[in-house]
Amino acid sequence: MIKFFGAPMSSSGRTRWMLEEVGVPYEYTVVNLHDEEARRRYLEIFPGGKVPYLVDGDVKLFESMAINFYLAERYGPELLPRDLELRAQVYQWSFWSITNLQPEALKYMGHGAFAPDDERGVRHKDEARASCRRYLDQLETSLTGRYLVGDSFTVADVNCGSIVNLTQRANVGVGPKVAEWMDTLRGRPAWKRASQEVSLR
Ligand SMILES: N[C@@H](CCC(=O)N[C@@H](CS)C(=O)NCC(=O)O)C(=O)O
Repeated sequence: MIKFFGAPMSSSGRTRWMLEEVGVPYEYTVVNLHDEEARRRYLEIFPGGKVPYLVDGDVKLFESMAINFYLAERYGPELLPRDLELRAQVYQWSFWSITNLQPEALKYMGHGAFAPDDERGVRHKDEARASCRRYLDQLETSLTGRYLVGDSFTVADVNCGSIVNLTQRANVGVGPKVAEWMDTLRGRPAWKRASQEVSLR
């Protein structure tokens, strides 16, 4: 059975969602990233020390989006279009979201929640919010249908949607098409199953 290592409120959320989408059985080990002893034990399993990490027989993978592409390819090929152009768009939106939107969303959340409310903190926060808005505006104008790429749900919806979800949690504010798209994603049974709380071990 697939072994999946993750933690609540982390990048592993998108992998858990993907595992639920493809419907393959998996054993979920929740890593307590706040506990030194748990982290030390985890380093013996995965020297990179980050979540998510996935072991599927001889296949051992880190990086949430790489794992999601693997899961789609192997267990949910309908989530990765055969058509070259559509497939390229799946990669495009996935990389776009993890290299553009996610760093700004994390910066915004970090400065909002943890930084002292001095001038520098406020400036960083405002800049990060403006960057998020710029990317979310681009997404708003690009969304033409129910899903991000083509006519059906793909791994791009998982990869990009999981990051847009971050910006919504941070109250960045999204346009109506993005909001509707996110509602569609949140309505998926796999999203709901993946959002269930798990206790730390
Ligand atoms: N780009 C990686 C990010 C992985 C990552 O940074 N995970 C964080 C949690 S969101 C982590 O495990 N942090 C623990 C650490 O840095 O030791 C991915 O998408 O999988």
